[in-house]
Amino acid sequence: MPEQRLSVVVTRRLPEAVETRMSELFDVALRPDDRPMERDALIAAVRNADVLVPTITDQIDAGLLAQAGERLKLIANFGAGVDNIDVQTARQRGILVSNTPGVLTDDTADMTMALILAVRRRIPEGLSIMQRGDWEGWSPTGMLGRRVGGQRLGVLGMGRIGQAVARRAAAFGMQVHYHNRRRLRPETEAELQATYWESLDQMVARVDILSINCPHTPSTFHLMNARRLKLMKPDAVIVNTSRGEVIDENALTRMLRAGEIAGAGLDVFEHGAEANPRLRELPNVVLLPHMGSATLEGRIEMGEKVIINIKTFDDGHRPPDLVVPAML
Ligand code: 8YV
Repeated sequence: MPEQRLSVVVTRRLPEAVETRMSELFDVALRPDDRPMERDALIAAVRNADVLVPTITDQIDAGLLAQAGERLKLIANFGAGVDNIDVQTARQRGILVSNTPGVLTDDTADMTMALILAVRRRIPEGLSIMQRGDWEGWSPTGMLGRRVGGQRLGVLGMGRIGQAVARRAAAFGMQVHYHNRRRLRPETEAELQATYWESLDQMVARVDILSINCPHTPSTFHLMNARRLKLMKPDAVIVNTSRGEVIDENALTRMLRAGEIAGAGLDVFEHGAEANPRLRELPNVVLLPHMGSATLEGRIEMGEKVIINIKTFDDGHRPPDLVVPAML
């Protein structure tokens, strides 16, 4: 008799290769279209499935988890950040949570550098002039940006992605500074040539570019609040490829409009897809639709991680990328 296969519900379309492999291994319910799952469908999924594969567009909160059936044993998040999941409540209900760390580090760090360059060198402004057909020819003082080499970069959150940003920034000749819950080991600090600031306030006041690379947790929510944003130098810029909730977006918008911060590169927003519309009006602000980790290679590797986590669990072992509340 064939063995009972795990029933797995995937909430969004995943790359074809990932969906094919999942279908070979599990009794998987794939999405016919790529719209975020409605709450009712999510409830049905947690009631009936053994494993749920959500993404950042699904809120797996205590209310939803309260509806989970006896069978639900694993939430294998397609994503590194798990702020869409109430990990604590899941744990209390005996449901494991896994994520996909590591495979989106380089892509996200690349996008951070792209945003730094885009803002400091005014790339979207130049593109817009060309697209409008408004270029009147070269001029010695035309489209002057700021040189990134020699600038002080402050990395807020020196985990995998923060460190990958630091390596890239050093190659561009930037001076790397960082703030993190824990100081790095001396050999890592030396390798990254990074200067540690125990006080975030002090670091923020001294850098030319601030890059947000920490996860969104209760203790990082609005870490860059109005008071801290005001500490930044008026000619400094901020880039965020992490989570919008780390910055008070309304305060940032006000300060950008008032010229109290020189620019911003934002890939993520406090209210998901609802970026403050005033940000769109500002020439010194580069907005992207959360595409920091959006490479085909990255998405396939994320899918492979999800599969490994489910398969390992199915084989009776601890999923390699288990998220435990103490990590958050
Ligand atoms: C992913 C991300 O695209 O993995 C993360 O934490 O922020 C993104 O880069 C998204 O979360 C996929 O669910």
